[in-house]
Amino acid sequence: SIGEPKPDYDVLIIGAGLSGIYSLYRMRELGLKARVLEAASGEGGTWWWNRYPGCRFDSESYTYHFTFSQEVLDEWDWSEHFSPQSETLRYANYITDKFDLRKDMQFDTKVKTAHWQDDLHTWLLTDASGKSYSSTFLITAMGILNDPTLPNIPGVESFKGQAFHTSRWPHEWSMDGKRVGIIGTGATAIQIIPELAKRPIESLTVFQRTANWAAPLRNGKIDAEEMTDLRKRYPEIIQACADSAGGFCYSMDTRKTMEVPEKERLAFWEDLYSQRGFAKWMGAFADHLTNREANKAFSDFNANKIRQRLNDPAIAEKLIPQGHGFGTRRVPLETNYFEVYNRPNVRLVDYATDSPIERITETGVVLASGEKIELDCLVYATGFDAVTGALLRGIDMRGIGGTTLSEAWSEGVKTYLGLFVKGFPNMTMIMGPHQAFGNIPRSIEFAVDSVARFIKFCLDNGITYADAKEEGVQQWTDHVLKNSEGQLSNEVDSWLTGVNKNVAGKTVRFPVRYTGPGPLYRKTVNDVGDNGWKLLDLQK
Ligand code: NA7
Repeated sequence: SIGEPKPDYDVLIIGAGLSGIYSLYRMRELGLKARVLEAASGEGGTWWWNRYPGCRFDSESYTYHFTFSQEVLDEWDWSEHFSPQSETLRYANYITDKFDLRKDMQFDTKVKTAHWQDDLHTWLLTDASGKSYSSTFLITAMGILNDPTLPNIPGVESFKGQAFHTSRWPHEWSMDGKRVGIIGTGATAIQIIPELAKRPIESLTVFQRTANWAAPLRNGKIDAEEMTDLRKRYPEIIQACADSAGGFCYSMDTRKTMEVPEKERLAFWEDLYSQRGFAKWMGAFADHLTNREANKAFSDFNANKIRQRLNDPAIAEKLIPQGHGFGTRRVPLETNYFEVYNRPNVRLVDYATDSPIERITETGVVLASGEKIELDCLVYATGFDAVTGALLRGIDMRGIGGTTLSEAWSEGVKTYLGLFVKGFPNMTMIMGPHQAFGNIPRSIEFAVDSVARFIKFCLDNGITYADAKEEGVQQWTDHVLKNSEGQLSNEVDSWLTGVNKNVAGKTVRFPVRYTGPGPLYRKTVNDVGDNGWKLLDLQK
């Protein structure tokens, strides 16, 4: 009968990144028997996998953290304004150790299937070795950028030199004296390229299909005195993040771009350009993401900044995006990125103005122009099957009646609050599609707190089955679509609009996340919780 035999766990959590770590903490706090299943050999998620040179977050360190524990806020010191991967991984290790979470984490465990058991009202998971695990609740915490995609260029498997995707960078490596090629110029490549160029490599060839609007990160060390000051300001910083649309420590300027006199406007942009982090994206005039004229003016300003940094005007023009305006894709932040192209041993091969790659061979690449470029190392900075990849491709997920998630979403992604999928009872998603995400730990903390609240509600009320109702799904999907109306980013291919041309079927744009303001998202979810999760079908 339902609930018999008892499942192995109350909750299974897939993934030991920041989402999984905090989910486990909250589930333990509820007194539940929980287990984290993780494919990697340690916790940290993104920060475990991505070890490429230059890897770091673009959110200020003192906003890219957990706030649930005052002790953690008091104890942990950040060493840089934008700390490198090694430090963030140490932070994940520290949280895990501090709360003794590792004993309920199981590594080197790649979940292959997750099937809802109609007769038992439980989830049944199997891993790559065939071992199975059952639970009442399931939390997917696989992250939004964890499923690497190689370029769909003919011959990609044939290269005989050193080749890897950026998220699979080897722990031990050297490219000294080598001819290195890198495909892709997204946020990842823009971090790696200046680091590689610094090393004694023979040459670096960058293959650019689409130029991106990158802007200065302006990192810096944090000394003890500054850390003390930041810590004093934590309440105010945390509040600023909570008030902002995307969870960062600055908010958009509400003035309309073209209504601000030109001199004042330029001075404002100059000031933004000199600031750290995403200020120049999320602290700019708000209409730059919705108004074409405003966006064009701000893009022109940024284009001139790029021109000023290049010795060769022709190369500058290739690096200035033509097909999309500033901020309509995720803005990569950089440290000396553009200056790299002033070096004699660095070459930019731009698809539009030079030539695309036609194929990859054993020894390098052949361009459509016929030119052969010989390489010793080839780096694929070609991104991820973002957000939905881990759910749709990574795991065979089946809900009621054996329906696959791909079937459930055959007409497009539909969720309730970005947390629930109809037909997949007792399953919640952390950083699932149509959830609000910006500054990731800020977003994770709220999502996990909401899931914990929901599970506590089920426990308190003897509910063993909870599935999203059609009405809730329709309401939320409409709300997500309505909120994204008018955004210029909707007109641009990127992982944030669900497009990855290396993945079959990922060609139709849709808002992957909830793009309304974070405070509204939190209010909506909190109201639903206050009202007893009414748009879920709840059964005892
Ligand atoms: P992104 O931002 O998805 O960038 C991937 C890059 O790879 C981008 O420049 C792509 O060009 C390029 N790409 C992908 N496939 C190909 C093929 N087949 N041929 C040529 N070039 C290709 O991934 P990142 O890893 O840089 O960043 C992901 C996120 O991680 C980032 O936004 C941060 O939030 C952290 P395209 O633009 O598609 O023409």
